[in-house]
Amino acid sequence: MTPATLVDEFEHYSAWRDALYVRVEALRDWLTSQELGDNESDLRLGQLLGRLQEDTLNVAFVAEFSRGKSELINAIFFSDYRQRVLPSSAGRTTMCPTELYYTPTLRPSLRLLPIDTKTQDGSIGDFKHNADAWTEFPLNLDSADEMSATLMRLADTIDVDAATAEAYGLINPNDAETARNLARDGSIAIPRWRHALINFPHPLLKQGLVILDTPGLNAIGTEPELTLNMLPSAHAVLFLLAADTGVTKSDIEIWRQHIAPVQGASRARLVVLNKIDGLWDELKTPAEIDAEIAKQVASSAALLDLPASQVYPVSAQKALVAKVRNDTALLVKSRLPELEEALTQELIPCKQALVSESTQAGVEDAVVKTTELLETRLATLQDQVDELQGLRGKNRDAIQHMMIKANQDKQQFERGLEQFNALRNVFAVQVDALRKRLGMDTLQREVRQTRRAMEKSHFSVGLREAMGHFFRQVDDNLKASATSIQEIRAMMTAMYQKFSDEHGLAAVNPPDYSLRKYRKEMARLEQIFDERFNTVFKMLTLGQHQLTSRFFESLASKVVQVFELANRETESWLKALITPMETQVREHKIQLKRRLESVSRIHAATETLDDRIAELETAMETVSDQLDNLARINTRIADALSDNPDGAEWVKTA
Ligand SMILES: Nc1nc2c(ncn2[C@@H]2O[C@H](COP(=O)(O)OP(=O)(O)OP(=O)(O)O)[C@@H](O)[C@H]2O)c(=O)[nH]1
Ligand SMILES: [Mg+2]
Repeated sequence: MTPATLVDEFEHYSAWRDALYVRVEALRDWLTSQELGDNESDLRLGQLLGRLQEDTLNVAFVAEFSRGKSELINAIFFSDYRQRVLPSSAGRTTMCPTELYYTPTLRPSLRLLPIDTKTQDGSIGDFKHNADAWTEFPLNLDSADEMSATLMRLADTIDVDAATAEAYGLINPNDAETARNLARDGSIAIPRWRHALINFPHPLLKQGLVILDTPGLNAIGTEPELTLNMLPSAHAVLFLLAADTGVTKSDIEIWRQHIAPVQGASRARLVVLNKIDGLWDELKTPAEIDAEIAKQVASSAALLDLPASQVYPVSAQKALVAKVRNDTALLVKSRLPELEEALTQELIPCKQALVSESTQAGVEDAVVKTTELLETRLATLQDQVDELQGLRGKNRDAIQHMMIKANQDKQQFERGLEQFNALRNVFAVQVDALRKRLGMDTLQREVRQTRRAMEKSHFSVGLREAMGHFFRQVDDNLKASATSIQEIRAMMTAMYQKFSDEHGLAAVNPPDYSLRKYRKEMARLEQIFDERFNTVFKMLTLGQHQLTSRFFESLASKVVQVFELANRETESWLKALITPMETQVREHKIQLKRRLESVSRIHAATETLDDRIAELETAMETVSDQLDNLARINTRIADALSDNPDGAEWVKTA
C-alpha cells in the first residue's frame, strides 16, 4: 500500500537526518575539543544542529471551505483509526488553523488558543511559548470515539457582535456576506479558537511530520501568521479543489494570493481535485468517467495555469471508506494511492534536498575555514622547521666540525705553546750567554785586566800588547755575540714560521740585527789607539806611563759607551724579537678560548634547536592529524549527505 511507502520513505529520511545530525555534531564537538572553532562557525553549526534536531516536514492543506481538506487528511494519515479523526462535514467545519504534530515530552492532547487573543499582542508563534494561553483537552488514544468527540471542538464557534468580530479582524462590515449574516440578529458566528495544536503519536508525526489543516473562507487572510510564516515554511502544500464545485473565483483567489507566490522551485505543490466520486455516474462507462475526470483535471489545471500532470483527481471520502473497509478496489478507484505516491516522492526528496543544501553550506563553511586555518598553520610550522633545519643542516656539520677543529687547534696550540716555552728556555739561555759576552760586567773585567797588564808593563811594547789583547777580546766577544744574535734570530724566525703555519699566527719577520757597527766602532777606536801609540806613545818614557793609562781609561770608557749602546740596542732587539710572539700567543690563546666558548654556545644552541624542531614537528603532526580528522569527519558528513541520490533536480517547476 502506498501509505506504507510514505512511512517507509519518511522513516528513511528520518534515519538519514539523524545520521547527519550525529556527524555534524561530531564535527562541532571535534572543532570545540581541538579549539579550532571560532564563535561564528560555532554558532552556525549550533544553529544547523538545532535545525536538524527540530527538523520537521511541514505539509499544509489549503483550500476554500468544504473542499474536503480534513477528509483527505483523515484518509491519508488516520485511516488506521477506522473513522474520521478530524471533523469533516458539510459547510464550514474546521474553524481554525490546526497543526498536527508529535512532541514526545507532551501528552497527547488538543490545545486551543482562544480567539480573543487576537486583540492581544503576539503572534501564534509567541503564544506557543505561553502554555497558559491555551485551553488543553487530553486525547484518549484508546477511544477513537472520544478522540473525535474532543476534536469536534475544532469546529466550535461563538456568536459575537459586529464590533467584536471587527476587532478580531475577522469581518469586513462592508462585505456582502457579513452584511447578510448580521442582518438576522445582529450577531455573527466566528471561530471560537484562533489556533489548534494536536499532539498526536502517529508514526509519521513522531518522525517530524507536521500537518497543517486550514479552515476555508477568509481564515488565511485573517491570520497573518498563516500567510507570512506557516504556508511559506511548509515543504509541501496540497491545494484542494472539489469536482462538484469546479474551480470557483474564491479558489483562484486563494491559489493566487496564498499559494502560487510562496511556492519556490524547491517546494512541492500538489493540486488535488477532490470529490471525483461525484463523477462516478453509474450510467456511464468507466472510460467515460475517466474522460470526464480528465476533462475536469485539464480545465482546473488550465485555470490555475499548471500542467495537468500536477493535478491529482481523488475521492478523499471514498478512499477513507475503502481503507476503513479494506476495500482495495474502491481505494484504487479513489485514486488516492497516486496522490500518496506523488506526495511521498515529491515531499521527502524535496525536504531532503533542502536540508542537505543548508547542511552542506553550513558544514562546508566551517570545514573550509578550518582547513584553511590548519593549512596556514601547517605551512607556517613547515617554514619554521625548514628554516631551523636549514640552520641545523648547515650548522650541524659545521658546528661539529668547528668543535672538533677548535679542540684540535687548542690541543695543537697547547703543544705549540709547549714548544714555544721550551724554545723560550733555549732563548733565555742564549740571551743569557749573549748578555754575558756583551754585558758590561765582562767588559769591565776586560778593562780591569787590561789596566793591570798595562800597569805591569813598563815598556811600550807591553802596553801595546795589553791594549791589543783588550781589543781582540772585546771584538771576540762582539763576534761571538753577533753569532749568538744570528742564532737567536734564526731560532725565532723558525718559531714564527711554525706558529704561522700551524696556528695561523701572523707571519712576523723578526727584525734583522747585527753588531757590525759596534765592531766597526771598536776597530775605529783601535785604529785611533794604534795611530796615537805609533806617533806619541812609541817613544814614551817611564814618566809617560800615566799618560798612557789615562788614554786607555778614556778609550775604555768610550768602549763602555759603545757597549752600553750595543747592550741597549740588543735588549730592545731581543724585546722586539719576542714581544710579537708573546702578544700573538696571548691573543691566539684568547681567540681559541673565545672560539671554543662560542662553538660550545652554538653547540648548545644546536641542542635547543633540535628540541625546537622536534617541538615544531610534533605540532605539525598534530595539525596534520587534525587535517586528516577534519577530512574524515567531512567525508562522513558528505557520505551522509550523498544519501540523497537525485538532489533537488526532481523538483517540479511550475
Ligand atoms: N462526495 C464526497 N464528499 C466529500 C469528499 N471529501 C469530503 N467530502 C465531504 O465534503 C464535506 C467537507 O469536507 P471537509 O473535509 O470538512 O472539508 P474541509 O475542506 O475540511 O472544509 P473546512 O474545514 O470547512 O474548511 C464533508 O461533508 C465531507 O464528507 C469526497 O471525496 N467525496
Ligand atoms: Mg476541514
